[in-house]
Amino acid sequence: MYVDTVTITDGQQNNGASKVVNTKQDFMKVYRVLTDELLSDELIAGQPSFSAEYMRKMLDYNVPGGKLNRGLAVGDILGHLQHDEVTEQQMFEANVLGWCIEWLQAFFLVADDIMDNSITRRGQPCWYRVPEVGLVACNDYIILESCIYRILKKHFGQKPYYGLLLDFFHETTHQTAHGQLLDITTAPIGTVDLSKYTEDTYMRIVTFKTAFYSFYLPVVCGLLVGGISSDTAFSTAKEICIQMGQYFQIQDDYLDCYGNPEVIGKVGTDIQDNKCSWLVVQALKRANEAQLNIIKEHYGKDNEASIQKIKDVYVELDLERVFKEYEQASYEKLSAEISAQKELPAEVFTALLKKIYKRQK
Ligand code: GPP
Ligand code: MG
Ligand code: MG
Ligand code: MG
Repeated sequence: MYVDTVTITDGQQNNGASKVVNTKQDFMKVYRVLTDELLSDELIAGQPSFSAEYMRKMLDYNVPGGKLNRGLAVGDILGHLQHDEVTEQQMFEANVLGWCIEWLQAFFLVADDIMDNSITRRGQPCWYRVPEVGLVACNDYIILESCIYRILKKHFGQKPYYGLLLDFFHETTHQTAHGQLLDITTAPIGTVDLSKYTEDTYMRIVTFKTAFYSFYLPVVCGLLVGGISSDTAFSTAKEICIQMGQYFQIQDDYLDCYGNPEVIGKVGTDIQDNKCSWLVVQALKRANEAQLNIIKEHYGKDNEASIQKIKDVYVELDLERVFKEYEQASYEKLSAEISAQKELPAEVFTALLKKIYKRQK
């Protein structure tokens, strides 16, 4: 187990492992510690104060306002790995890594909302739509990404697994960006080429753009803080996390059309964005000729009438039922695979699965 002597920033120290309950409030305290550290960076502290003020506002707007599932997962996973016997220091480290994942997510979302021409995110206007921000958001997502590496260097620079951590964050960014590239190039605005929307391409998009950073990375971070770095633990985790991430993005695609914007905090744009969404892939597999023609004519068009025509085809094909059947089958398959593996405690995965099963947001 890697336990060493980095001082806990809020002054608490407990070298003996004990039952540590990790609450959202504790997690938020770590956010404040990290933002204060980032803003007291020599370079930033030397800038005129309006620049630091902008940065604090940008961070507060984009980093902490989500469900925090990915970030909180790291501490939870550590707890499950060690049967809740965790030192305060370990939990702090898990939470710092949790925040690095939330920073990574903030970076992706600010960029994704520009690319998807989205309107709202987490119940507020997308960052690039804030009038005084606009395309400055492009510099902001670069800053968001750079924060990750400053945090990692400060808190993990002396750890034996620092190199591994850096590599995982870089590799995950590479995978996510290529998932995003496939997502974007499958959906060129103004051209509808339905032959591109295959199950195989769909699965590649969701695996790379979502599953690695949303599920595999939090588990890897939990394993590393818990002192586990065996290839077998990583490969078991990858196998299950990738499937869970695919299921999660299929839910996201379903909610884009059927979710309540008040609850999910964002307005769906997949139909007018011409996206290779799970719904259109399923529709294409089931559509008759008339329905295919409607999809060809109206998919990817940014007007209410066309969007409604696509939604009508989805209703005719009863895609809500198709999704619910998929959701159940996927849950059962994942549960069986989680119980079958003996490499890691089942709770590492069941806790993640429980949080997303039948989610409405
Ligand atoms: C989710 O796609 C995927 C991402 C947010 C990753 C973006 C990756 C980049 C490298 C920028 P989505 O567009 O369906 O998400 P949402 O529905 O939340 O907009
Ligand atoms: Mg999007
Ligand atoms: Mg997108
Ligand atoms: Mg989406």
